[in-house]
Amino acid sequence: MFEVRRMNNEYELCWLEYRRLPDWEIACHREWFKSAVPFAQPWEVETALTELKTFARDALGTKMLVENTIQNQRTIILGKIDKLSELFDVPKLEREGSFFLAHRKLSGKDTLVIGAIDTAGLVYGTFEVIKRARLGESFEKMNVVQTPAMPLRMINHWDNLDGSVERGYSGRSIFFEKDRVILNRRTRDYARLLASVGINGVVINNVNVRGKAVQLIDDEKYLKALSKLAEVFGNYGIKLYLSVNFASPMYLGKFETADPLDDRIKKWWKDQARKLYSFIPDFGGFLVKADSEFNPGPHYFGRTHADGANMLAEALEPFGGVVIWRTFVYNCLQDWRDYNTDRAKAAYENFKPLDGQFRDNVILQTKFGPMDFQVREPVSPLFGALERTNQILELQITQEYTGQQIHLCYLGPFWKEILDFDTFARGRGSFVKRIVDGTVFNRKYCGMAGVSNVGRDPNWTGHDLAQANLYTFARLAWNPDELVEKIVDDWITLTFGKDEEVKATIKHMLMNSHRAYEKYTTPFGLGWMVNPNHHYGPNPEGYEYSKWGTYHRANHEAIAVDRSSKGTGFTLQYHSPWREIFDSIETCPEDLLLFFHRVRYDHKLRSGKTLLQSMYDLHFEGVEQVEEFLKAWQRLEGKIDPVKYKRVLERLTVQLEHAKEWRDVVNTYFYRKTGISDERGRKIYP
Ligand code: GCV
Repeated sequence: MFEVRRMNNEYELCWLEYRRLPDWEIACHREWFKSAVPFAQPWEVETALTELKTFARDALGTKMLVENTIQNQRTIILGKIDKLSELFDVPKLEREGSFFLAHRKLSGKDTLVIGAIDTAGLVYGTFEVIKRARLGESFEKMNVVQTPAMPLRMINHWDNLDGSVERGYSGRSIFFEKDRVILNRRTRDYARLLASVGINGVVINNVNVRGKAVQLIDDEKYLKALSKLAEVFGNYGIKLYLSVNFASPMYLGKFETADPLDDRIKKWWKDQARKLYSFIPDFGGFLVKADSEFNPGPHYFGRTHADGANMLAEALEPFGGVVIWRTFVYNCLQDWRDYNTDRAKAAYENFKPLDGQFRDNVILQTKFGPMDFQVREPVSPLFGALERTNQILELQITQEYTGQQIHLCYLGPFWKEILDFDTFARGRGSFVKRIVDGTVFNRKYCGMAGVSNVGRDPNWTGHDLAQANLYTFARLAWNPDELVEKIVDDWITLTFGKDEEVKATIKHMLMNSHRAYEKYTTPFGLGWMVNPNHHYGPNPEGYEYSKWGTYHRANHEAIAVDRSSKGTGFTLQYHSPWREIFDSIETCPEDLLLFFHRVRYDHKLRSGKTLLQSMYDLHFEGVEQVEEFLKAWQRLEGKIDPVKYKRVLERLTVQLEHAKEWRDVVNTYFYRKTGISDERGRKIYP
């Protein structure tokens, strides 16, 4: 039976839960963790040493001593490379957070060296050592150099000050409750979790900045609390950022305008920035949702997004802060009878003309797809369109449209496809990952932002297996070239241990879950058949006659919007060859067919089946996969922590019920539109 040793009663520690290692592994590692010798100022190694000691205590049952000289036969050395270079050759490290791990013989003793240029690198290097020890790697031949691919590796929280979380499915906010900032042991553990996978920025409040949240940048009570929070995160190399309301000068400064070209408004933001930095010296900057879904922005004052972003950037620039400006801008008051406006085109239309007009410390943050985090969308054509602008890729870790952490939907493989998408902006090889790591257009600030799936639930993410999404997001931001399979292997071992059957089963479930979810919900890039507002569960016409611009316009013959050059012209926003590939119904990738084309139900797919029959088949297949996941999970009973086992079992059981609901509602919808039966005579409701 699986032995459970819980760290505390309140919450678990996801992939950082250090269970006691088996004896033979303890024998391999214990000697290493008996002593550490720092080659840096005490405050530079404090966090790293604390982490090493925690691991030594919890996993190896040993007390690690910090010493001035190397005495033991095996020792861990931590140091800044300038100091270490006095002892031996060190690799060249440049970017923030880089580190190396190396086995070196010093005065006849074995040492494992963790070297970095900054404190963050020492923390990352330390977590890497701990991870490798837990995965069973030997230190004898250790020779690792790691540099984060992306300078900004951010988590965005959509947490409100009252403690609720917009699109949160894991309990209440870990940062706020009743208009107060929370600072407790969990705050530090969250910083540890994020730092262990290389995250270096966290935006703690919702981009929809309403009510009391407007005061976060001004009220001293908040600023004091935030400065403490920033310190806790700062110890782990993570900067604090805040979402701000563009009309703050009107709310807080009592101005009648927030016009970014008005000198009084510029001065107000500059004063505000000075005040903020006096409390939080290493404050990261602002995240702004402007002119979007009823949030104020520069358009309201007859100015451009560049005017707005630049004004804020000028205020933050003297302190080294950045402005992250979202490109999620579209008309959310559309008329469903209007066939000319295409929401998919909006971000490009709004921001492409402004390319080159933003200050150096402005970064545009773009959702991966042109609509809104559907289970499948093409990559936004804005990637590859901004040659003279910093850009961040925004992904949604929280599962708003992908099953809300009730359904298992592991997003790693899909995110990898997005990162690997070749935009052809500068010819072949202009991958999204190379745009957001800054190499294609030689940009300084860029990276990835993930909308958090974390809340106050004991397991942080509601569904235990949804932790894998948080973990994977961060690992891909650190290294988008890493194989998802490897990331998954690591996560499973760190979270569930080394039993081969457990590992294989969970891996199979994770790796196939996004595709399964897609099959029983809205395949072919269709999207949006969800219940309005909360976005859970099927509703084929839920958004059909609404103002949100997300229509499929199904009739008895065909479904979906023609976004080709003969339709809305969305395909023209892509570089060749995608523009041509997406434009033709013959060459368009079939999993995106209904994103780009209006297609007849009797259209023959490459398989020879009609669109309609494929739609039926996929819905039945998706549910069968969930049935299989459930059975596979049940075989793990007794092999994993029973608490986790039961929690996941409950979610899978509900998922199966809801997957059937999706299947039956969507299949019935298509049957009723067409009057054409399933060729295989399976149950559809007439
Ligand atoms: C934070 C979608 C979500 C909103 C979210 C918005 C955004 O529309 O449904 O809850 O608001 O995206 O990304 O700003």
